Amino acid sequence: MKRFTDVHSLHALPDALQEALALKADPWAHASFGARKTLGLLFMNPSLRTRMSTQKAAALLGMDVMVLNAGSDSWTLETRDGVVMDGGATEHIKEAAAVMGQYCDILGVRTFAGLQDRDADYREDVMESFIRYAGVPVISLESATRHPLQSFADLITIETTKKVARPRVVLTWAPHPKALPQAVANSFVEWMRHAEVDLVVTHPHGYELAPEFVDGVHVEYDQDAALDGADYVYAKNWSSYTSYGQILSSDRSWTVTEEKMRRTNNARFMHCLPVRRNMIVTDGVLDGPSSIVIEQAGNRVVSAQTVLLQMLKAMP
Ligand code: AN0
Ligand code: CP
Repeated sequence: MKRFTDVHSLHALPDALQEALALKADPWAHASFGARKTLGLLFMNPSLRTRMSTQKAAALLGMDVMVLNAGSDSWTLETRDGVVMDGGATEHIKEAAAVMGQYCDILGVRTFAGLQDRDADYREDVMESFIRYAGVPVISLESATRHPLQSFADLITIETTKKVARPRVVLTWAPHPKALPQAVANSFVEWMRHAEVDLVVTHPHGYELAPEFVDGVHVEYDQDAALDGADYVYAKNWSSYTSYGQILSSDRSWTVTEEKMRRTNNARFMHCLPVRRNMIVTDGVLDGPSSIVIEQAGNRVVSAQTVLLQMLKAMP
């Protein structure tokens, strides 16, 4: 595996899932597989889970890790091609990626959508440029349009907690005061389409996700109808794709409440975190027995560990 950027990066998802379950049962089983290999992580945006879980995953495989926060503990990076660099950015991502590739055997990079230029975001200009110049395998730590390590952890969470063979999984939009990327929602849909689940996506009008992600997916504009009989409720805010990057609704009636959860089939509540309490979901749901968000975040370790192990196995 030369890159891990989406669900298709894994050769066979069922095999990867089995490997993840085995690693979850015995995390130190390959404790020296990554010995003498170095993982470099570049964060162009903040992170708690991705940074700690990926470092922990590397430690479980015996790898060394180096972490850089672009702009604070390294130089500010220019990501656009062909510009005169007379502004704030000191170094181009082309050199930064290539130089990190000199020091590291595998690189991870986090680069959020700018939410200004939809075409540039959906072409994945920054991630693709990083991959082109890195010279070593690259793992997405969330890119403009996807968050595959999160989605893999979400899949592992559902597989290890489900009570029926084919659960009804509802992805619901919920309000948020800031414009957020569509990446987590896109990616969740992408991965759930490869899982043994019945997926329903619900959101207000104007929040339709990009056709390449949701064509053929069951979209239900009535949140209550979507939640009826749900086994999992996965809440997430995203900004509009059609009115790109805009906040079209702040309707708090979309917040996931205990009353809404009562419509479901005793559903588990999921969110990728960080979550805004009483905007996305009420305290009652998040602190109650249906919430599995902490276990879900815990599974970020085995998600990253499985991907790192597959990359290491593919190395000469
Ligand atoms: C980010 C997002 O929505 O993409 C990261 C989530 C893992 N969330 C925020 O910026 C709050
Ligand atoms: N869920 C997630 O990726 O969290 P961080 O942004 O804290 O890494």
